Amino acid sequence: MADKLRLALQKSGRLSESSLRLIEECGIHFAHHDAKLRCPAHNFPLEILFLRDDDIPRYVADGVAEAGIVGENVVGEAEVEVAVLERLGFGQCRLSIAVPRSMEYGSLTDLQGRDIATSYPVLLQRHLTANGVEARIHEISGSAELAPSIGLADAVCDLVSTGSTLLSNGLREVETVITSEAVLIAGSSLPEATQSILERLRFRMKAVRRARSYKYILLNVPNDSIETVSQILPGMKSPTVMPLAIEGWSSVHSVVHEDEFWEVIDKLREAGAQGVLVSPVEKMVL
Ligand code: PRT
Ligand code: ZN
Repeated sequence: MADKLRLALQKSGRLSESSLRLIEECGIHFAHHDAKLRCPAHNFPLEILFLRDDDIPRYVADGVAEAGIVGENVVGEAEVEVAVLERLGFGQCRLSIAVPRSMEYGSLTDLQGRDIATSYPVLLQRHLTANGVEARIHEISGSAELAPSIGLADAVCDLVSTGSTLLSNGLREVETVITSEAVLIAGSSLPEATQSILERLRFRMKAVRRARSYKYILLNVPNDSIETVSQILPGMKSPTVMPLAIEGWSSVHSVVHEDEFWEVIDKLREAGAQGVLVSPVEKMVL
């Protein structure tokens, strides 16, 4: 299929809403009905397939869809040939090993010969092997956190985000196997026309992601501070400077990364900036 890109998203679950929001923010619109399995976009050559997250890597590898959005944990566990193209900045979690709080734990070797319950046998086995530890892995389909209390296992290996599930089940997180977030994946050898649609989609996703981490900033500065302020606020090339109606003052516009935002604001105030206005950036196209 060359005239459309089929993109697999999680039908209903933790990644669904953020995945759909990302597509919408890329300016791609579609009529979304909960009951539907596939849904064409109105204004971009894209068709969305709604699937269970565990099926997405396999469907992308088999060419049922050309691309997909899924957690890195699911990609790693699936052991199929797909390329990870973009990290998408949502669905963050980690796959961790946890043990009962009463158990003494110094290092992974304490799990030698023990029983571990998990829904991620591939990733867990790889981690144990890499550390020279042999343990019995019990594959279960969910609720791994219950396994120690019902006597099924000595430890668990499960996804953690806040840690409250482990805590309320008397477990202690002792080891991170992988960290994970939602990623854009694609099949390895796509036809040229499909590849070019995928590149257009990636370009938009990058612009949306970049915009999310920047703020647009406007401020007034006395003219003799413009140089200092320009050094604090490099912007994309250099800040825009425009004269104010009041003699001796200018308005400076630029963008600031959220990681350094407050630090930059403090420096700007020290440099004499006034009337600082900050607003979100909708798209940032380079
Ligand atoms: O029906 P389908 O198969 O599509 O969905 P699913 O039930 O298999 O997956 P879903 O919707 O629960 O998760 C989808 C993806 O979200 C996962 O593959 C991860 O990439 C990501 N993700 C992020 C998480 C979590 N955070 C998370 N906390 N997936 C699951 N959890 C669970 C975890 O398994 C544990 O039960 O939440 C609990 C722990 O949460 P805390 O906050 O108490 O630590
Ligand atoms: Zn699943």
